[in-house]
Amino acid sequence: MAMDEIIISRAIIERYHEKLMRNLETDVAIVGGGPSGLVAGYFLAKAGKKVVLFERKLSIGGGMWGGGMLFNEIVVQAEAVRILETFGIRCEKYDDYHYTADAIEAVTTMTGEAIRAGLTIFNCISVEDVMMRDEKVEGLVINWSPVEMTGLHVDPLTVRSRFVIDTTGHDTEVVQVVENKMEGRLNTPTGKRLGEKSMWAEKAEADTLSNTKEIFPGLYVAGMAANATAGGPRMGPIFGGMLLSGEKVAAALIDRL
Ligand code: 48H
Repeated sequence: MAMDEIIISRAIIERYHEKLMRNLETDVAIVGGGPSGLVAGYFLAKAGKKVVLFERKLSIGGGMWGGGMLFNEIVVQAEAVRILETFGIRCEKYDDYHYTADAIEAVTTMTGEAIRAGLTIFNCISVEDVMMRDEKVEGLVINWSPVEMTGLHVDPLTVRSRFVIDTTGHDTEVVQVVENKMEGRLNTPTGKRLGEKSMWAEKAEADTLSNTKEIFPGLYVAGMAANATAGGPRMGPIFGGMLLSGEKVAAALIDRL
């Protein structure tokens, strides 16, 4: 059989169309493909849940590619090493508490293992709003990132999910949308986003875990977004908190689904 450009086009269009149709209704929709989103997606998929992840950029991995200041090594504390091991990511002991891993191996392995576990990832799609029913988040409003970037006036599409996880990092984009539209109703002491505080790695890593929770009915927050919502500090290029937070949010949702 001869190679045919039209068959190549048809194959791509059909397969993508099937994939999108399969994911119009899911158990969990994750926004943001950084380390916390990937870990959450991996554990949810492993537990047999139907889970989809939307990432604005062409590449998955968020802030993990660049390690610290583009030195592409990450540091992970002892208690989170087991998560690297779960994925088969190699790490090296630096001292009794700090371990290092190659940032590129971490991103690529995590992404590959999450997809093989059953997570579906759509890249180049931005989440611009949520779907709300009776004051509960029940889905996402999505559009092509290039549409967002060029500012074209193009209406979005909507996907339904029983739960949404905001793993958009420092910007807490989904939480911001809900805060703007449901004023004063977030699950924080003031009902509003408290913002991220300055560097304090040890406190930040602990806070990341305690701040990983349901922040509005149907909406969970994990990773850096958890601290940026709840007023926790930043932690710099130590990634154990992100991994543990992804695991925690997945466990909470597995319990509820
Ligand atoms: C689709 C979106 C949208 C949107 C954003 O920043 P991330 O890597 O997030 P985490 O929380 O998993 O990891 C944080 C870590 O990388 C980090 O920044 C640390 C540890 N910083 C410490 C410090 O002190 O600075 O990934 C978030 C992802 C990115 O890929 C975005 O492109 C994506 O979310 N994203 N995707 N729709 N509206 N907003």
